[in-house]
Amino acid sequence: MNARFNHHKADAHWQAIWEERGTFHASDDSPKPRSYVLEMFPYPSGRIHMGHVRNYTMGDVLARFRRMRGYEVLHPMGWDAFGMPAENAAMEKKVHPGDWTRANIAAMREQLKRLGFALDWSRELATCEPDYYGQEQALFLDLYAAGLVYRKESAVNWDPVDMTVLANEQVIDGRGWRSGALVERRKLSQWFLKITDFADDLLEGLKTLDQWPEKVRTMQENWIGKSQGMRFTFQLDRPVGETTSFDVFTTRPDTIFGASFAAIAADHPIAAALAADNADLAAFVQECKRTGTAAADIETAEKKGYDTGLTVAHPFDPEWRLPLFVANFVLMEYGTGAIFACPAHDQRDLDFARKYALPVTRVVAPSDEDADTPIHDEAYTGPGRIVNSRFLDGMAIEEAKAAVIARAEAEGWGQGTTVWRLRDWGVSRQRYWGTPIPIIHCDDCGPVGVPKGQLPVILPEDVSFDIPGNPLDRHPTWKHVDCPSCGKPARRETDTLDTFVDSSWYFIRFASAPSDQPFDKAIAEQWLPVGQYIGGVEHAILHLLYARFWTRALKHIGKIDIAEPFTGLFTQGMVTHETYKSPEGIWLGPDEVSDGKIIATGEPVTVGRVEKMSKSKKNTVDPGPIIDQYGADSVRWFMLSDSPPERDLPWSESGIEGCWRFIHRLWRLTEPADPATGEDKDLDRKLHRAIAGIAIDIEALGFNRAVAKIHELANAIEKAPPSASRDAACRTLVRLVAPMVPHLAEDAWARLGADGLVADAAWPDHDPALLIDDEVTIAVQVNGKLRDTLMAPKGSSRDVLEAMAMASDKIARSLDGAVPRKVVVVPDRLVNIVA
Ligand code: ANZ
Ligand code: ZN
Repeated sequence: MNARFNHHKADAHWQAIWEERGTFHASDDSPKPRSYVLEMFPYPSGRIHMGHVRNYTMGDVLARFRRMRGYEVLHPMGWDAFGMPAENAAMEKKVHPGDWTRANIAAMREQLKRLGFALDWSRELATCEPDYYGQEQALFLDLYAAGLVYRKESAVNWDPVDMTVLANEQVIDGRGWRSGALVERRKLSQWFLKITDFADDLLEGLKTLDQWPEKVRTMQENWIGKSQGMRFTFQLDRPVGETTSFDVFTTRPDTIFGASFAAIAADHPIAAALAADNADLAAFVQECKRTGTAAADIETAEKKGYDTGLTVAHPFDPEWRLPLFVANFVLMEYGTGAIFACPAHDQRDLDFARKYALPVTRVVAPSDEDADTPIHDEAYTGPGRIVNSRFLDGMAIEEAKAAVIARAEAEGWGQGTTVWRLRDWGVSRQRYWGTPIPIIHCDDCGPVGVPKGQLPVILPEDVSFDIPGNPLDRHPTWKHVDCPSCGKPARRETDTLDTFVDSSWYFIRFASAPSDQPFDKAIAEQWLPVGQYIGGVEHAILHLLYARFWTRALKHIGKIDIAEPFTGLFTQGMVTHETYKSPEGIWLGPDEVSDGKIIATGEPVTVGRVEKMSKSKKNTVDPGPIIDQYGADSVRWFMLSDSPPERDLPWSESGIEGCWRFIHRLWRLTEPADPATGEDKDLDRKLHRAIAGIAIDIEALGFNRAVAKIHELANAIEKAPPSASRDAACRTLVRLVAPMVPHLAEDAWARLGADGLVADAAWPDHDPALLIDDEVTIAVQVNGKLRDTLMAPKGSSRDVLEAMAMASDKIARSLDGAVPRKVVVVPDRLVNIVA
């Protein structure tokens, strides 16, 4: 028996050979059909985690498989390298964000290489390098020139102590995460991308994405949120200054008879006018301005209002007066900044109505019996028919919406509109570690694009993070430049781009990365769209929507002729682990626990739920030491086994050990032996079924099924007596496992004396004849009643089947001497004798 499979040697050896030979280099001029396999690129946080390992292993198996099937495969890797964590590290550890990021990239690149991924490293990119973000600036300027970029005042979270803008996730319970100060809302001029121009197209495009998970398409559809709405005018009972009426916007005109009150935003002009001579109201308005801007904050914040004492007339009944409130949950930025509230069918309105003892009238009922069922703490937002609503009673919701809009339009007090939930994409971030927005502000010329010849606008290195705020803004020289248009002293934009911009086109840059332009259209189009994209469902909305938008925007300006960037999308499940707590309630890591006890102290631990691996619960397992101990192939095999890829995968020590043992079984099975002779038809069939079945499974990303088939085949080979068929099966097995356990496969391939690398070998052909079952079951009926079943060779002729049926004792008995009048034969299925 040969030595055991030595993963330490094999992993390093084959990784070096693949790299030396450029095995996974994707050639732009290959005559082969192309396949672009992409996993979402990682954020360089410092170390690879198990989620990465699972994600990249799946993509890798597909990429290697497609290569074996004759495709020129593009399978690249890069780094989503800008973002807040680098700045936080700079503040906490006094390292430059660039140094921190680049060191992390170097460490993670080494870890990925140790897993033996079939990546074209020559195309590696990092979004934090000028050769990438400079091209992004060029694209931004192109979109600016095309009118798809504009500037608008918009509210931000302002930390009055740190004097800085905070991202939504930096606002915790209404306070700045570092200063603890109450966060205020402030208006700032910011840059926006006109994603709403493409709202309809982004929605329509979803219909073509039949290789995307249904749930992701639904999430995108809801995010875009196209619906029928209505604007209408409320008449005030007395004027406020010159104002006698104001407009409201609703998506539920069908609930108009459930109206309980009207409400305006704190920064609505009417509120401002009233506050001018009302100190209480002015104080309330100030208080509202302090709430964060995140939708979630507004959703969860306590609903508060101020009764203006004014009333408005119900549009269908001038006698019916609704009180007018200033309310903290109404936003000035949305719709008209004013609403009519229907507490029975809107939770915010209901919370508010309960607090201020306002009427709650149900106007939608799920069934006739529910027409007068009272509403308690929960608004009813489901389907049903209209009740308590005069001329609308009995209508379905959509019908009632149309009826109200029709009346409003006929009477001239309102009109129907198509409304979108989708907002334009605000891309300005008041941060250092991002792509500088390539704009110069001139007092005379306004905002002017940086001339392309002066790109990239490079981030200055000499910045300090000693004090909060944006270092670009306080850098002594960086922002002072002359206006490119008139030459007068001017200022650079000091905001940087949202990092979602960086990830909106990296897949194009992977396909083509010339130094003098963002990409070459013809070359990029040869690779794109991405055939299979794999990543976490947490990116199901924003990243995918922005990438779809960016690609469309580039198409719109003629840069690329592709609308949908990702033909196939797969969202993988998470890697999970048990959680542990000490008797004191402190989270413990798996490496601190053994046999239900704390290793250091022997105290018992409480075993908690199996959850997504996360630092906060300490239930992570670092892939690094696991790769050392078990080798890349065992880790890869574990990632593919057992759980379907879309489900969660619980990590377990016994699981990885089992994988390691199976790898060694494969090693023994593929050991060269003296050739045997003789056929083993049964094993031949099993082998060819495995070849065909595994191919189908990998194409469908059903990796756990492919793994199960390999186990079955290995069992069958082990049980089979020596034969030429068995020898062939052992040799073929090497190619079947090559996409999953490539290091072992290369070693076994070389040991068999085969030519070249198994990575370059073709996927084995299967013989279709061997996929067919040899024998089939034939039902034999007499006068339509089942009387016997027979086994017949598959494809037997009608005559043969009829003769077999007539020869059956059971049939002879049931015919009892009667002469058959007619015999109906359905080949491979049935013989019916009519007597
Ligand atoms: C009456 C009504 C009755 C509403 C009902 C909802 C349910 P989406 O679907 O998210 O677009 N609204 C309108 N403008 C608002 C603003 N500036 N700030 C806060 N809320 C605003 O939300 C549309 C609904 O949100 C609108 O429809 C309006 O309340 C509210 F049973 O009008 B609705
Ligand atoms: Zn100028």
